Amino acid sequence: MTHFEDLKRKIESKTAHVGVVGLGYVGLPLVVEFAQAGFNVTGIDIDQTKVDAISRGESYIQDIPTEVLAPLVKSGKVKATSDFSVTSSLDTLNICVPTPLRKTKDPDMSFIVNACQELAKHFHAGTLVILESTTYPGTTDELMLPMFQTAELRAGEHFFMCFSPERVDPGNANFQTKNIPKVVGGITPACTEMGALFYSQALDTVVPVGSTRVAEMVKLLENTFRMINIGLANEIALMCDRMGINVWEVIDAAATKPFGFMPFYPGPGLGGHCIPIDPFYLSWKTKQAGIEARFIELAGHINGSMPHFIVDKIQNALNDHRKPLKGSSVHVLGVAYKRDIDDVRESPALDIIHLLDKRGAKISYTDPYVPKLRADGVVPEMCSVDPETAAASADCVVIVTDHKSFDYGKIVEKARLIVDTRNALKGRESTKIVRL
Ligand code: SAJ
Repeated sequence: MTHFEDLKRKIESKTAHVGVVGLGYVGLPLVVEFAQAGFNVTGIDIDQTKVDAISRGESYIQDIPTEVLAPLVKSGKVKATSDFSVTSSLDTLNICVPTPLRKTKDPDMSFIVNACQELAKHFHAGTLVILESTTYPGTTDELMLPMFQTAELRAGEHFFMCFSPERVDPGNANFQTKNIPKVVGGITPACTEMGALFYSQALDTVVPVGSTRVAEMVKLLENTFRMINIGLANEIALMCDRMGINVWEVIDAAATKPFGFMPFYPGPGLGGHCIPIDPFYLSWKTKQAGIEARFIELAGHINGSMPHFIVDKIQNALNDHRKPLKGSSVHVLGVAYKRDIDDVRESPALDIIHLLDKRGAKISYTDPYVPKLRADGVVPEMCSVDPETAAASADCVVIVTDHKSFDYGKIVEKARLIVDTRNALKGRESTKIVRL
């Protein structure tokens, strides 16, 4: 029996022992899906607190309730460890580790390299290894393959290697790991076939593509598309601001077009760990290939300029009330990078607070999802305060993140002046409201 036939049999009979490296918002849901499909799954992470929590049956990921995870751990279907040597007895390995940017906007591949170095120590024939971390086209075949392939261990014959972009959208109630179509591309056709077979055991829809590079590029197109269109929405907002046009009304009316248009909205800037990051993995790689990613650079510039534009808007609004920004109290509503979540990574609110601080404003904030902001060289240490009390005493309130839980009616009533960067006050008319 060939390695291909042997692994295929194990996967089809669900006796393959599944391994997932990196137990974050991508890895842990994947562990649960394959365990619920009937596989024995071992999660591996370098963070012992994550490993211990899972071993206790406790989930730390908002989309995976503890009551779902606990029975799987109790039944032995799910195990967790920080010891990579267990991979010598695993048949499949999904790598779901972070791919951030360095300060220089270059890709930080250290998490992938470190994980692969550990896995390579215990790697054996008959294994399916799949990279899921968002990365530049060429990572799997140029960087990862040479770490596993030898004269005796060849991809497509002795083991199988694929790339499959993660598409997890934390907090999205309609689309979770199981029902999000899964793109997968292999180093060889046999690799693609094995990867597609694997995912089809636990996920609703699998989309095989011709290579790992196609699969890597799919994800970058998806998120670059989003980043550039947000950049366009922001540039349209700058135009409308200059021409005295309500950009929100323009977008809402354009969105009535039943085809050929997709609404994106302006805002205070671009936050999160995907959209501001992923496109720069692509532009970094294309630069090496001798082609400029001009749309990405331009959109990055426009999105990056929005915090400055918002702080100028605050300064001008105070000026119209005969108040200098310096010494005025400005209250920031919402610091997470988007509504109804607690993640502040790359949040434009941090840039806005930094710029207000530099211009001498007295700053406070409210975010029910972010009780405390740690001093990080960009923002001072701050704690979230009561929104209505703060709104009543501040010279200006600025809505940066439009959490649904805010009582906007009360805030409009109490505030002297409000700058709304998210159209959270749509339909409310007052001379104290200044809109993006
Ligand atoms: N933003 C705007 N205007 C918009 C949309 C977003 O300014 O019209 C801002 C948000 O406020 C935020 C940033 O862009 O600061 C990113 O927002 P996002 O809605 O793209 O949310 P993310 O970063 O959580 O993106 C994820 C991505 N999912 C994956 O990569 C698997 C993205 O592909 C999804 O499209 C997105 O979620 C989603 O639709 O929720």
